Amino acid sequence: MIQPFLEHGIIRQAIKRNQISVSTIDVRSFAKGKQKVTDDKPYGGGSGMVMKPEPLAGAITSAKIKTPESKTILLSPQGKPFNQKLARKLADTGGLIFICGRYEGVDERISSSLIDDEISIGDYVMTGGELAAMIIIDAVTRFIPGILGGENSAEKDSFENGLLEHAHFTRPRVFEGDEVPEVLLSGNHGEIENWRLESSLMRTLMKRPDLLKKKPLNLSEIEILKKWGRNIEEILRT
Ligand code: 4GX
Repeated sequence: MIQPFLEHGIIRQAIKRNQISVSTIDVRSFAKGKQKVTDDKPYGGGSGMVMKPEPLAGAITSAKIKTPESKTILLSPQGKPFNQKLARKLADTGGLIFICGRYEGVDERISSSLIDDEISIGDYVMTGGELAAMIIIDAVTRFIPGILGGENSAEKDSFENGLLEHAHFTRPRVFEGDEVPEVLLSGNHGEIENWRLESSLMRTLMKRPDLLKKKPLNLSEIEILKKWGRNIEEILRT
């Protein structure tokens, strides 16, 4: 599952330039016996299987020996919610070891002894932790210095200022009768910045009002919102 993810786009480039490195460990190679069994029935009964502790402990210990500075993260729906802030924090560690469980989960004694942190990418249940690990690798890589160009830096993204990104346009100037906003062609950088802030605020208000409620607003943001308020009142009066 992981290999194809490493062969495209910015992740591939980052690996080629030795800015990140990713390797995988097959837990089955740490399982004993001819069958290489990694799961077993849950104590106490019930449906589903649990990942046995010994092969996982072997795999995690071997990963920790290879990258002693790493933090070990268990992917699970019970983990702390992953977001942009956590991505930035994880980019500033000495490496990450992701435990990708299958079945109903891993033996509790693994979580309590060998795991530094438990992370969830969202409130839904997947068939394994691999996709979650890839999502985290992807978002964290964008914060590694030198990965994104200065203009495109992760600091300029959505969420960095608590707002969604402004609308974007490229050529042609007219597409199916729909024109690019005049101000973006004006070359007036002050006005373009104002328009972008207004676009960001509008999109956040319409699509993610929860973000706007959390955000401390500065003076120009408050001015824009007041202007909309006045416009709406005028429309309602007339
Ligand atoms: N965000 N899954 C893990 C097995 C499991 C269950 C409990 C440890 C404890 C998920 C998520 C996720 C499915 C990965 C269950 N392992 N991972 N797996 N949501 O749904 O990260």
